[in-house]
Amino acid sequence: MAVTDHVDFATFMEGLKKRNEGQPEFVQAVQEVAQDVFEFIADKEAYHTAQILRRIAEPDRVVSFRVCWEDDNHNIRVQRGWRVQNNNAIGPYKGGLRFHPSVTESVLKFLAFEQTFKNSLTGLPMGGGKGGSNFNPKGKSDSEVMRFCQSFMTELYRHVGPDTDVPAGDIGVGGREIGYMFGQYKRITNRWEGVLTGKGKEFGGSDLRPEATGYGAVYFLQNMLKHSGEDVEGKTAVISGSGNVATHAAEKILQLGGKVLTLSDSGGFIHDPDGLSQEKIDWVKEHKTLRRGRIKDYTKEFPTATFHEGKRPWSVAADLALPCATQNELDADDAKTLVANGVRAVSEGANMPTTLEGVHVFHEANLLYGPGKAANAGGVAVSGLEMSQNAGRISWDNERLEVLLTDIMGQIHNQCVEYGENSGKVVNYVKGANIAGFKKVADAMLSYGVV
Ligand code: NDP
Ligand code: 2IT
Repeated sequence: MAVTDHVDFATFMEGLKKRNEGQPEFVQAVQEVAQDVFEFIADKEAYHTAQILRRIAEPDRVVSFRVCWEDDNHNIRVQRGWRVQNNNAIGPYKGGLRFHPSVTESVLKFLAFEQTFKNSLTGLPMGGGKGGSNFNPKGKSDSEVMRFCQSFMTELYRHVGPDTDVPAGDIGVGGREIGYMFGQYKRITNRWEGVLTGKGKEFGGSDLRPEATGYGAVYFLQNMLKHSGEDVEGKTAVISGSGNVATHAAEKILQLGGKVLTLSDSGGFIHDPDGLSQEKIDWVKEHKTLRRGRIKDYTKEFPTATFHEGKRPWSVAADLALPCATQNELDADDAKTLVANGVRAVSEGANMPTTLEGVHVFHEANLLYGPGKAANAGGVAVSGLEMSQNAGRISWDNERLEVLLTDIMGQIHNQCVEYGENSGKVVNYVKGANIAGFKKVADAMLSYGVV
């Protein structure tokens, strides 16, 4: 019988780069996972023979389509839309939709790849997918956003469904956009079903879904700190972003007795040395979502704060750091600054916010570092619970969902500890998340044979 070749990590990455030229974000995300997975499978022949990692790193399919819409001045506008269905070994494809001018196929492929491992870690039956468009919602009227969302769903509806692929929100896609897209899906198919999560509470949305990602990232942080005999109480935190994830992370830090010093958007960051109160957080939520305003206006409302144009908040000294904006927003220099200022723990609300070099700095400094695929899984976990509620035609109360979310975040932490043990050093949460996330998907794929 022929012996299958064992491709090594370097050869694997060389091939991946060649096949995905011009897709740096995707290559980065795969590299981070592959280095740990190669170590794990070194003595596990079955995974090599079945080419499992090679298959997970090739999306099942990438659908790309044109989205035309008419703006308020009757100009016809043309955008690109995508849905990347990465892997459905353990459940229907599941993952958000992002509307932002920086969206490319590479960005969505990296997000769908990450989502596959993240969803596996939640313990719920969800595969990995992601989609979106280079549409820029900034400065658009409600009617323009509605027309865009309807046009986007007019193409997307044929690729999704409650047992096929269930999208949700991400950057630029919140309750308003989900409502417009759900309305259009229902109109086209004449079916009311759980095809999207993050819906309004009146039409099948789950309680706690809006809060779940930010709260979950803080629960993960709390688990890491507790495992090292510490707590959130009395600690200061720097947070980037001022959207859904950042504001809810800030709220939970505050509830647990911590002090949040910063928030940001693409224009810069605000530093409030007094810390953000619930009233201030509520103002930011309203300002960013209802008024679609800029974070710099915070200083007019709360004059003790300062605004730092074009800058990121990592230079502000704090015990905790939560990047909650976007990918690669924290590089090696930022990581060195945080370490020099004595940061104790980092929990990623955003997806892949730290560059590979930045991650290396955190690991060298032996601090608690929770990567996005583990730390921000609370959002998709409650999305999974929304799917269950929709399928059962029931709705659970907030109290029950809080118990489920805290339990899931605790389980994710336990899996990271199990697979990320790191002789004499703090747990390697990146390795733990990568291996635990990989194992379940890989074992399911082995059961299916070559499909
Ligand atoms: P929102 O659209 O609600 O907020 C995004 C925030 O990030 C805004 O403050 C935005 O600033 C800022 N931002 C976006 N792009 C950039 C950029 N290129 N440079 C600087 N700032 C930027 O999105 P979410 O809060 O939902 O998402 C934030 C992160 O969390 C993303 O990485 C997302 O993938 C991740 N995530 C989200 C989940 C969810 O449930 N929503 C679940 C898990 C992860 P501005 O207003 O100026 O654009
Ligand atoms: O990155 C993510 O996990 C999300 N944007 C949420 C996905 C979801 O399906 O709730």
